[in-house]
Amino acid sequence: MTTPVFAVVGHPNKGKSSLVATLARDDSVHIAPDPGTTRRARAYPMRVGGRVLYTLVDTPGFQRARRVLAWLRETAEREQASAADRPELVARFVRSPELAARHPDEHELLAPIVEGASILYVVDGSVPYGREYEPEMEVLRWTGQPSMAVVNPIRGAAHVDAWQKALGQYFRIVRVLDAVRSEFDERLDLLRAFGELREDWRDQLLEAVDALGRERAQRRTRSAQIIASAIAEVLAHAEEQRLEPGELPETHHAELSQRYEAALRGMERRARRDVEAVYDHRELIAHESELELLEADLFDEDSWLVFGLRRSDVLAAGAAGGALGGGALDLAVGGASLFAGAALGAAAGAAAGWWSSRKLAQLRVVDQPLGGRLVRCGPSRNPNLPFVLLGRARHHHAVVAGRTHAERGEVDLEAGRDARAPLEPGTRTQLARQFARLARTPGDAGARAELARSVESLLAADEGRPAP
Ligand SMILES: Nc1nc2c(ncn2[C@@H]2O[C@H](COP(=O)(O)OP(=O)(O)OP(=O)(O)O)[C@@H](O)[C@H]2O)c(=O)[nH]1
Ligand SMILES: [Mg+2]
Repeated sequence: MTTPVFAVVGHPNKGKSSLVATLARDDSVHIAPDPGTTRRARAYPMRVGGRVLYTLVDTPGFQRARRVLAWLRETAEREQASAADRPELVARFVRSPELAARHPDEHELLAPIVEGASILYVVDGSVPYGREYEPEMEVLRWTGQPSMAVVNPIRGAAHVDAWQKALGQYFRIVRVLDAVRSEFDERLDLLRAFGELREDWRDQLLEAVDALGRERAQRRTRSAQIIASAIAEVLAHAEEQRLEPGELPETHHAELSQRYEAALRGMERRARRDVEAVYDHRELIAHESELELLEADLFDEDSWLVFGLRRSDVLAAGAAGGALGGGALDLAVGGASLFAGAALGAAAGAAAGWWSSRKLAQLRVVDQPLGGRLVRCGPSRNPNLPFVLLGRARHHHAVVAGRTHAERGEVDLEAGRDARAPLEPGTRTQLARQFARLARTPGDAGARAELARSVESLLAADEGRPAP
């Protein structure tokens, strides 16, 4: 049984490589703004769980379709060939070294089709249809291979209707799909349409649709576990410093709080990279003002709104999560906020007064059983910290899970970051309880698993899926 192979062909610069990158989920496909980027045909197998579900072949754009068509027509005329002989004439074109040298691009793009690939013809729905596309479509028709057209609205859908009318005369199936910004479900629909092209590939493509759906759910589960573990890790974290005899704890304020901030930033960053790897986005560079979690964001009232909290939510979380604040502080060193200064002064504005009584983490002096004393920063008892972490993680997950492999460059986490629905009161209470349990018993695998299940439901809701 052969696996389905599709050659992605068309005019130069119409998003062929972008479609290949998206459908093969491969961010190594070369994509660029200038025409003529792809010079050689290259196959990209799409694997799930080590199995190839289908293969996409990226190809250069047509350069001289009119001349190639003229050669085909003249040869057919001379040899009195019928329509049934046309695929063999195209094969002869591909086999001829002399014609290949004269028409390298057409040679490259027709070769995989002659070898048995079905055709995906890509056009740009944001520019008008024109007759110059007709020789290309005619040459493709001569190959005799099953074919469909994909209208890619690169800069809007202004001419999609006209394209559909014209393409409908050459292709049995015509679909519209944004190669760069399509949604997961739209891509699955396109795969189902692929299945209509060839009877003997249909079952495999429907299986591919199922496999992708299952894999998607597994990725969400895995991401939720990563996020829950990161929250647990943050809630448990403390930085310590041994106090020399007679040394004042205050001398360690600055250094310890800096270390504490850096550690929390690192934990969030690692969890993000892990989630990105789950979605095969290995080259992704998150464009984020390096985690302002401990500065403006956490203290900025806007950030509560952004990450799914309202002022009342924060207060409610504080009440419900009272246990998080349990366990008396041995000795708060100094009364002032550890993180006073720029963050509280500039960004927090009116919220500052409210926040300053709930510092992120306090310094404590701890007597050691074998003598000596430690000064310790953390773990945080701030009930809002896990909510803000969770909100940020949900947002990051939605951006990463929704990103196609044709999108290049940085991820802008600012974009649409208040798109997440606020937490329902019931969910919030439940989460507060789970956070409190984790804070009490950070190593408890059951507590982590429980939180991971709640996170998974939220991630599913963010993608418009029912809770698992
Ligand atoms: N916004 C947007 N840009 C797109 C889309 N498809 C392609 N582009 C952009 O258009 C340019 C060309 O895309 P490619 O995928 O390299 O096009 P191609 O057809 O493979 O081009 P050649 O290999 O040169 O023939 C790139 O800058 C893409 O980022 C799309 O659906 N939306
Ligand atoms: Mg290309």
